[in-house]
Amino acid sequence: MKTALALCLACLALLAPAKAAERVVNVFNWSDYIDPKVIEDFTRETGVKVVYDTYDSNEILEARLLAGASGYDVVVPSATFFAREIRADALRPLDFSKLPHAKDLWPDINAKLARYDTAERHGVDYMWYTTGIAFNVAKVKARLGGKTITSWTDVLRPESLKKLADCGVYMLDAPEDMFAIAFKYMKLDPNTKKPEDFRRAALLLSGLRGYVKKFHSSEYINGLANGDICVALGWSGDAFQAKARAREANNGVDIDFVIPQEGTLISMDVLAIPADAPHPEEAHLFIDYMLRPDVAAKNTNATHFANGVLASRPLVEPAILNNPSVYPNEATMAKLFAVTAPDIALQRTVTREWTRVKTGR
Ligand code: N2P
Repeated sequence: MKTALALCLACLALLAPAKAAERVVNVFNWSDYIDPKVIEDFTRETGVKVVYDTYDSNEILEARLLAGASGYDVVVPSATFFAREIRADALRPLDFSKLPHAKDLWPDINAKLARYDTAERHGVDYMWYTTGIAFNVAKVKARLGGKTITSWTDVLRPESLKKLADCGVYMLDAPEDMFAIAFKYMKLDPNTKKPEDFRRAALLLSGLRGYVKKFHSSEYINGLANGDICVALGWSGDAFQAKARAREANNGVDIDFVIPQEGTLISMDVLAIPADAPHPEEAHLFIDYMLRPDVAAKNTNATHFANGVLASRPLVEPAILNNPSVYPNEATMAKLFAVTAPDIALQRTVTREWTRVKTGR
């Protein structure tokens, strides 16, 4: 009898329908660039598990994409790198029939992104932002005779930066941003593709190295928030995350962010799918979810970065929506410039010159 029952249970197990394989999407995104609740909500609503990994440099992402078989389904390159990655066949064209929420994208931002894409579109804007100067208001005022930072001169002229060095200065480990800013300060074309311009800018930036605590593209958020550093050349949303973290900690630290009067770089980060993504179906599902206006607004409210979904604006916190450093008004917009991607040959010069800036060799 016992044996018969055991046998019977075994038969039942065999007869039961095979459990559907778990659906997964592997996402590789910038650090501090999503509301963590959005990831949970996506899984709850779709049943698709998210394996989420982060980076803080386009170069890291690009190296993995170009090596092939990265295993990622969704990646978020900046527009310039995106353009080069399309040319290298590292990204797959999107299937817009699977992206119904693409209708809510911002036409102006779409048009800006189109310059980096082909007719067969490979990406949609996730966030867009500027590179500027985040700083600790009290510490900077104490060192600049009651003034704050307003110009690139305050951080790119050695005698000026020297005054701020003792309270901790960070600069992005992002050659694209740092060279574009140096070109602007040097009154060169910020989009120059001349190798000699990169060498000149590298000389300028190398001359500042002694006053820079670290070249790093994510540590500055907490560094500013807890008062360990006082200045960071960084990205708009990250600066306001630092401000919000300090406020939450109620530690007396006040952070501000300025788009210097000379103007600065505007950039976009793009949701895209690697050519060899193992789960393209789930990747489309995830991208479409990120384009849902309420989800895009949640991500903006958590990260302080402006998103690419026009229909999300009514759901964005007014303090963020009305902050011209996050959603620039027309006057600020007029001072912003974008750059295009260097070709492979120039990229080698950029990488070499940037290593020289950081290490002196
Ligand atoms: C997120 C930084 C995203 C802007 N911390 C740079 N791509």
